[in-house]
Order: sequence, then structure tokens, then C-alpha cells
Amino acid sequence: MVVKVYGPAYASPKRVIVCLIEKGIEFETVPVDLVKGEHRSPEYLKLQPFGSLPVIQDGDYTLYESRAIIRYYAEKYKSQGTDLLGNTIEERGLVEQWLEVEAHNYHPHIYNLTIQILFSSALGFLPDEKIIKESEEKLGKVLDVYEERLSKSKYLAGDSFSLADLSHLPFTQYLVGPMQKEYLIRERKHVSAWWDDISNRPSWKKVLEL
Ligand SMILES: N[C@@H](CCC(=O)N[C@@H](CS)C(=O)NCC(=O)O)C(=O)O
Repeated sequence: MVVKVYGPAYASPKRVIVCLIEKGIEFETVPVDLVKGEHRSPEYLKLQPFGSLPVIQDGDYTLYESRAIIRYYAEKYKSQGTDLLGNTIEERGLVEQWLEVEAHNYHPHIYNLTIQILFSSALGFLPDEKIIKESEEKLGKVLDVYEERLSKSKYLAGDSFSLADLSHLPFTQYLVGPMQKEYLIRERKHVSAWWDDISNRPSWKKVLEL
């Protein structure tokens, strides 16, 4: 059964796609155009009642929320492809901890920057310099904690690449690329080495080519 991923052009669906590639799971993509409002169509809202991307359909199983989807596939195919969850329950605990950090400490600030810098004109408003400055500062403080953590372990949850690292890829790519805020990564030695490592994985390079 080929997994259908809705909305491949955007960052959150890419979180799912890079996971499917790491796990060696076959997938196909279904374009959904946010600018045209396709995520608000009655058909799409039947799949994702909050109107966000992504959704996956796997046979008659439908799942939304990108981090729920990556946890589902990492667990379902634990022994296939890259193990993304750790080998012991303690390692798993750390993966979960850093996934939560990504979602609740890292993501809100990088998401604000994304909306203000990259999508404000498409959404019809002017970027708010105050929000940009504050978000940049707050993200810097979060990255200071990452720097400390990554001075002690190669990846966020330990010695192996995991869902916790993977989950950072799409929005950090916006940060270092179109947002031109690469300095936030590069001025922190261990964060910089970590970013080079995870963003050079063949799975992520493949996502960028899609
Ligand atoms: N928590 C959701 C958030 C997904 C999200 O923010 N998706 C964006 C695209 S990257 C989106 O659909 N934005 C349009 C909207 O929410 O109206 C997830 O991780 O799946």
C-alpha cells in the first residue's frame, strides 16, 4: 500500500516525507495549494477538520498532525530503515523529550519568523519588525540550550540520529535558506556541526529535490 501525503510543498508535510524516506516507505504526494485555499475545501476538511497540512492516507487509515504521523511510522516500522526511536526505553524517553522541545520551545519562534518573513505578503500583511526581532532573540536563547546539549552528544537525544533531529529539518531549512538567518546556526559551533550533519543526510537532500 502506497502512503498518500497531502501538501508536499510545505514544511510540515516535509517532516513526514523525510521520515518516510528514512524508513524506506513508499509514498505518493497529493498537492494542496494553501494560497488558493484548497486546505479549506469541504473535501480536505473531511480529512483534516482544522485545515492544516499534512494528512496521510494509508489504505483506509487517515492521520493528521505531522509529529503524530512520524511517531506512528517510526514505531510501526521500527526495524525497517533507520531506527528513529532509540534502543532502550531511556533512549526513547530522550527522543520524546527533544521532540517536545522542538514542538514547544523551538517551533513557535521559528514559525513566527516563517510567517512574518516568508509568508506575510502572500497572507496580505506587512512583516512586523517587532515580532521578528523578539522571535529571533527567543530562538537564539533556545539555540543556546541546544549548543550546550550538542557539546555533550552528537545528536539531540544521544549518539544516534532520531525523530528529534529529523523534526527540526523543514523549518530550519527555511531559516538558513530563504529567511537568511543562518547566523543563528553558524554562530554556535556544535549547533552548526549538527545542522551540517542532519541536513546532509541523503533523505533530506532527496526531499529538497522533490
Ligand atoms: N501541528 C500541525 C501544524 C501544521 C502546519 O502548520 N501546517 C501549515 C503548513 S506548513 C499549514 O497547513 N498552514 C495552513 C493553515 O494552518 O491554515 C502539524 O504539525 O501537522
